[in-house]
Amino acid sequence: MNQPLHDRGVISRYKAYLPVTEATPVISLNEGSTPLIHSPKLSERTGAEVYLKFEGLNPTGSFKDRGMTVALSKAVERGASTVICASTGNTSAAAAAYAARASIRCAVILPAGKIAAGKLVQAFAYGAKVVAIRGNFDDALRIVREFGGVDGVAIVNSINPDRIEGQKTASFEIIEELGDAPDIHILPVGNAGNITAYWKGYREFQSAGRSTRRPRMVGFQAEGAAPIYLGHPVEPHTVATAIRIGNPASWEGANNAVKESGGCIDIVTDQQILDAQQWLASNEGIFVEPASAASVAGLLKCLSSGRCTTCPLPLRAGGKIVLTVTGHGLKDPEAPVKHGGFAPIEADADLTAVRRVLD
Ligand code: AN7
Repeated sequence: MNQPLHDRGVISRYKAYLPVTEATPVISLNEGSTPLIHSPKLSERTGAEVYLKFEGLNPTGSFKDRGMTVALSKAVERGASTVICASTGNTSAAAAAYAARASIRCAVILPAGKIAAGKLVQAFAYGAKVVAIRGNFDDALRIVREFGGVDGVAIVNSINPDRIEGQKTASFEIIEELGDAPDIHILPVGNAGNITAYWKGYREFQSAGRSTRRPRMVGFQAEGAAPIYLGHPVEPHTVATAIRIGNPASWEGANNAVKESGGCIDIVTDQQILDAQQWLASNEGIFVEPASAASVAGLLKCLSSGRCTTCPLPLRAGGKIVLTVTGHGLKDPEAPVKHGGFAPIEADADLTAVRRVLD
């Protein structure tokens, strides 16, 4: 690592692949460089080498920081005094943090009552102005798009191409760690910016001679919020509030990624999502938010009977699968507590009483 200590984020590490110049002020929180964690139990179940890219270990707890460092740096370079975004929670947390870092204002438009507690607290703590609309994410994004022409205001949703540019750096890191691209890349899909970004990253590193191949891109939507899978917009419902999106902005990007890579878009139920979340935490020690568990739920579904005819599983021995787990479990404690019925066993304050409940 030869970057100076005060700047080890994705812009300083990948500037040759990003739309930045010497004139771009770098707004960074040292995002990226997240661990690619081997999963012994998923590897055993698949017969392949399975790795989890744990994006919950970014500065604000999700993959959004990769895109936001580029979006905020470019917004400041262009003279913006305010950034605005619609969000299911993680984009707003990241936008608010990077805006604070850049000393500019941030406004976030959220679906009222549908934002996980940790994410909402983040937006306030980082100093954003928070507006909760009586509508869903798609309504919020429609309103934000209407801000497009306002002077000094930059939209930092993934309809802003700078976001996609930053997010593609996750593919670069995976190729660097594995020495090449994996066979299959699995990730959750909401607004579809991330699957679009990963695919762009994989293609660019291959063109640059940094990898010899590209993975099949496999995206999982929640059953109640599966517009791409169904082929039409929907009124979204899912416990995985991060991907509660009915009309994704990067729909075409997702379709291209899947078509060009020979992958697919599939669905998982809320029950499968919450089971996978708990399975991953209690079997591999990795606690992710419900939306993130959709990728694990998807892999487990593909391994079970009745998988689709295009499914590339099982892989040849030694094949590699990477799953992105997009956000930290601490963002949204409510869903797993409810699902797992988690409650401590109460006991009197003496050894006998405590031993009795432990036996
Ligand atoms: C944890 O924060 O859309 O398919 O407004 O927070 O690129 O949208 C969040 C999306 C997956 C889906 N996992 O990624 C928002 C927002 C987590 C997320 C997704 C999101 P995209």
